[in-house]
Amino acid sequence: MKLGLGLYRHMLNRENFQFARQAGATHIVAHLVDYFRPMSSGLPAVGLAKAGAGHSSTDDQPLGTDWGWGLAGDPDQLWTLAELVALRRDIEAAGLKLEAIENFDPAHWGDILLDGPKRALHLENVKTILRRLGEAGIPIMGYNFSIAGVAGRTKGNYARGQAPSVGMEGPYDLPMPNGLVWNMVTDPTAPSRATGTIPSATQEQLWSRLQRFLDEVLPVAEKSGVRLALHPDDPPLPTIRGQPRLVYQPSLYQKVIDLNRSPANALEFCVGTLAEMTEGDIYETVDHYSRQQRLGYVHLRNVRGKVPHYQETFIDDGEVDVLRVLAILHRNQFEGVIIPDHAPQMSCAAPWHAGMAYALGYLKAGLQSLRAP
Ligand SMILES: [Mn+2]
Repeated sequence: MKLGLGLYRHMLNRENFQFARQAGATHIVAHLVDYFRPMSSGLPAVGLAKAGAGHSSTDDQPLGTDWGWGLAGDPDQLWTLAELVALRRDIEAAGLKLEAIENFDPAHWGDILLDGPKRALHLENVKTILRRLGEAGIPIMGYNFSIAGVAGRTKGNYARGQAPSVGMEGPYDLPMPNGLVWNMVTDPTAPSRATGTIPSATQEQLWSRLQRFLDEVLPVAEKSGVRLALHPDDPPLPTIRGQPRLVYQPSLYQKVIDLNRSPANALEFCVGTLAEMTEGDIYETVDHYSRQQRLGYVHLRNVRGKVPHYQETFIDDGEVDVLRVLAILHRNQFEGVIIPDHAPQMSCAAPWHAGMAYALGYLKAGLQSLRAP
């Protein structure tokens, strides 16, 4: 098992690579989608997604408003091979390896999720991205097959010592406006118009969209030497914004694996999200999926409560015994990368970095104790 750190797009620089190395990480998971891109002016007034403050730090995980996190990327500009190779080289120059890219840009693949008019084009986009990852020597593409995306979470002083962290204070089923996909705005003119809302899909439609997607892209992934790794739905409720969710109970991950038995069909295994689910035992879940050798990489964070009322905690402080999770992964010979996922912000000049350094140190000690005689 190897220790990694996830970095948002604006944090992909030498200083943060060195920070990761200093904190004991050997691998990086990179986000290329910019979740923090502001929308242009002329927006209607919107409320925050739920009660709570906005970003206390520009490095913190995004929360957004009813109009999502912000503006999606350029639909006509896919990540180039040159930029993927440059990123891998920059990371390697700092003594680290680039293990995965996390998340497609909704501007590039949103109509696969919506089954919209540009679906065929968006399918070609995904295939192109997978081929480029393979050429650039990046082994995993993490993704989240979700119409509404990561939405409806709140921020509060939920963690130990009143540290700011993320949670949920009830369901969030406000309908999605047209122009919003995966909690980002793909049509920048939509917010200034009265646009109407996106009709709810059914669970069956959503699973059928995933089936078609996997059947069409997994052969390309396999040929490119890239594994696609699916994150469960965060937060894991049966619906968010009136749209169905795919993996909102632990057993639904098995359905994803059974849809297509390609070795490139893998999981971005988020222990925190799995622990927020109302069914299942987290240790049995970790054992069940790691035993099948289906984990691409692992998100490790801790949590208190279950949807729709839960709070993210420090890694040693929630309801999950993270050291026990590590022991199960080790016993099942998981050789991939674990990253801290989110961490509460700590009171100091560098709230995000301190929170991550704390989580990395805890995980590093956990890994070392597994190797002790
Ligand atoms: Mn996660």
